[in-house]
Amino acid sequence: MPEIAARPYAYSFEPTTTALVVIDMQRDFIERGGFGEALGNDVSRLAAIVPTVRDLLAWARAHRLRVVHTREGHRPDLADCPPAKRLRGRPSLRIGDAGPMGRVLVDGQPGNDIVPVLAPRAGETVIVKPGKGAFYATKLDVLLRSQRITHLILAGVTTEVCVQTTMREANDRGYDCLLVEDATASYFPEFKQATLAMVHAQGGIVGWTAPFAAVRASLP
Ligand code: TIU
Repeated sequence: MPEIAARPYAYSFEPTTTALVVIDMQRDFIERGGFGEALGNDVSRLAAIVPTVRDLLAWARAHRLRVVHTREGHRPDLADCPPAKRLRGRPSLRIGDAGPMGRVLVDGQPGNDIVPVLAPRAGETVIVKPGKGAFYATKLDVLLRSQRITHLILAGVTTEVCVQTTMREANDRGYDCLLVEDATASYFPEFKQATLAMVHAQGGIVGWTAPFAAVRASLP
């Protein structure tokens, strides 16, 4: 079985039962004028991982891993957006407001698109999710179980919000999860480092982490 040199110890996986899950690499978070910037963040830190996520996607496709992309997006009528989420934080643009990339965090709007270089390909799964975790109020679990997926390799943004929430949800559902260290980013570098540490602490209480080079080396 292939092994990734990971923390806290080697991560074994079978490509046929492993999915790459790329979380929320959408314009809303990565480009200026979206939800991320409306919350007061410097979005440039997130754009920096796009080339690594692109290479990770190419690796997964070459080795025929299943690929899942997620987007954080709400229905146009916002019926799936709790008022608590819409009102939180006094952003300059709220979810559903018209911004430079269309309505903020709404499915189907230009800002909700995954950045072009990471665009999903035919046959890949796209999950549109109303929450931070990709399992909440989506079909992700049933889709993965139907495909006999037991292992998840995770990437995307932001590390301590949607990525960590999804990884914890997956861990509780019995998936063995590995987070790719240089294919995830946060607006707060210290939060990214803390998240990586808390994932692999205590013998891998939430899962494993490894740099992309180690992932790539596991299946040359
Ligand atoms: N604000 C922030 O860091 N993240 C989010 O709102 N969503 C995701 O992480 N995708």
